[in-house]
Amino acid sequence: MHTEVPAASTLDVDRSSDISQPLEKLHPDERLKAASDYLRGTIIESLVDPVTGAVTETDTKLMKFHGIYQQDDRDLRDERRRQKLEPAYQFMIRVRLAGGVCTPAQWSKLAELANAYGNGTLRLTTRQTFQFHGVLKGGLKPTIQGLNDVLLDTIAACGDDARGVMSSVNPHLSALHREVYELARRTSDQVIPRQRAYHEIWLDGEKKVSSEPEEPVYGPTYLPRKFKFGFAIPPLNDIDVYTQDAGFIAIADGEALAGFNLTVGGGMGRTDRTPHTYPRLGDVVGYFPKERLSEVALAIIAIQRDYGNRVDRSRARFKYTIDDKGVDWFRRELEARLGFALEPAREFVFETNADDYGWTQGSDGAWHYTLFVENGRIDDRGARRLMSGLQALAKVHQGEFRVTPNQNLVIAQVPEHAKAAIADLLEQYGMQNSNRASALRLNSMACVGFPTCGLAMAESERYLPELVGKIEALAQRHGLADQAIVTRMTGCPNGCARPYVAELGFTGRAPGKYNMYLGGGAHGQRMNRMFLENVGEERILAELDAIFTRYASERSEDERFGDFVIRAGYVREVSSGRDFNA
Ligand code: SRM
Ligand code: SF4
Repeated sequence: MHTEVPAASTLDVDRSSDISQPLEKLHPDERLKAASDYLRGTIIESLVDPVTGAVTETDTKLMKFHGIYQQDDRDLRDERRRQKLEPAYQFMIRVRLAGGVCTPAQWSKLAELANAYGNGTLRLTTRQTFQFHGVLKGGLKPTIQGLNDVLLDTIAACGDDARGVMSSVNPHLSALHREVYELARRTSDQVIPRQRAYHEIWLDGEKKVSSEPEEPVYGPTYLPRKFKFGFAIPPLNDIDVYTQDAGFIAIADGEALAGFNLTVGGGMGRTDRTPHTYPRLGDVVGYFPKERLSEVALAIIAIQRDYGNRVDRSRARFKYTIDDKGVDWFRRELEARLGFALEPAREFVFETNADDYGWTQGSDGAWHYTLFVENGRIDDRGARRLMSGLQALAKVHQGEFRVTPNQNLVIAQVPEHAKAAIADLLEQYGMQNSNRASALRLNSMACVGFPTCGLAMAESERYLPELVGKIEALAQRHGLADQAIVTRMTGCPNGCARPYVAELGFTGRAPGKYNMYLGGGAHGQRMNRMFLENVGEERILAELDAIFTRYASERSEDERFGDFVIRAGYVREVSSGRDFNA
């Protein structure tokens, strides 16, 4: 079945690869990691320093590997500067939650911790997990200890390592979903750093002396940059598999899993006016049976560890390793390390990357309710009391919660007899998906942006709902109200809401100013291209008005907006990452 090729152990790292170079020649972050004593740094000392609400610059970087980002409230920045106070330091904590699944008991604890130590909200992310915002330095340890009480952690939720593993939320295919999700969870456990610092620092663990290497896979300098794995279950591409550094597309045999097609080299991040940075869609490189999954995942990590760019962090993502060395080189390297060859990729079809809202029934008979959570923010806002309502729901729900890659929430595994009680709670707290939410809104997604994200250049989460309202009015006028146009906004070009595969994308340039992109594929299969640079709301709406006029009268039956804008000549189709900026 497999063609044998030379064994992995015989393959030395190429002498010219960055990891073999002296540290002095590499990016300063490589020295920082090497000198950190496997991510310990001086975090323990920083946490108890009473003089400041911050931690040292080095510890800020190391704490990312523990799932924690130092931030400050940007709404207060100017005022505090005027008052000669240090910024209002606070921290974001990201939970590791492979495939986005948690139990009601875990939900209750997450809500309790957000109320006790965070800003009283939970944020569902585009990679299917939870973030706490607004945690003060003194709240970090109790939060992580509270998570530990319900068997959750934040290891490698950020940092130069393999983080948040995604998995399609496909309630219809119950057995397949369960199997793929279990593999995603196992992969996450396998690819996270083995370091013991997390337990020592956050859980007051003893420092153990051991002759075993602390990081058998990563070594002391971890990866050159973050790395993302994701599992897709066709026909749903909710995880946007082509945007993952490495993606696994489930190939089923009936409802049982046979294996995976492998994609490599996806990623969204870029910097404006820096042509050597670009988003890129992953290439499908072949198929392997499911039994080989863990070997494949670890070999991919090892390849990026050995060949990723450790000199220039702006070129350190795996997508650039793939572009610089070529997909054929990668396949040969992978097969040599694995000791077997990939088979030709198998047939699969994606139909959408959107969520299916409301009640659906799985093949095992259980019910699932997909709840629209606008831009992932769980809070109490007016009559829609998601924070209180979901806490009440967690007390009676016997199934599980699944965070979707579109920042929504599935109340999953509801037996027939419990459906009415769940529906009552949804109504009681004003949570149910209302008819007010148009197809456009249900398919919109924004990153966090202001006031917590230190990299935001324009509003996103706080502004997209308003902009969508205005675009909805336009769509209505043109008879397009039922068009589910995938619309995504980010506060900067980093692309945290995967805006470069949206049919209509916006990335922040400056307060009130955005780049506008058109032409992404409706199931994540095609990138969009910049249509307007650095424009404000008035111009955006005027241009959309004109485009909608033509879309309404010239579109062919079932023609998606993203396809139409290319056919109508508004933008040229993007053929590759390098072509994105052309
Ligand atoms: Fe992201 C950095 C939020 C998904 C690409 N991202 C950040 C930081 C941590 C800002 C920072 O470094 O100081 C943001 C924290 C904001 C805050 O206040 O919470 C942040 N990213 C997010 C989240 C919460 C957005 C959301 O609204 O859900 C997502 C958390 C995912 C998770 O659970 O792990 C999030 N980020 C993504 C994605 C989407 C994805 O992975 O599917 C991307 C694009 C895919 C990719 O990686 O290429 C993404 N984030 C980035 C980048 C650009 C990386 C690059 O290659 O250039 C940065 C900046 C960086 O790493 O230097 C970044
Ligand atoms: Fe922050 Fe930019 Fe990511 Fe938005 S896209 S969360 S502004 S880093």
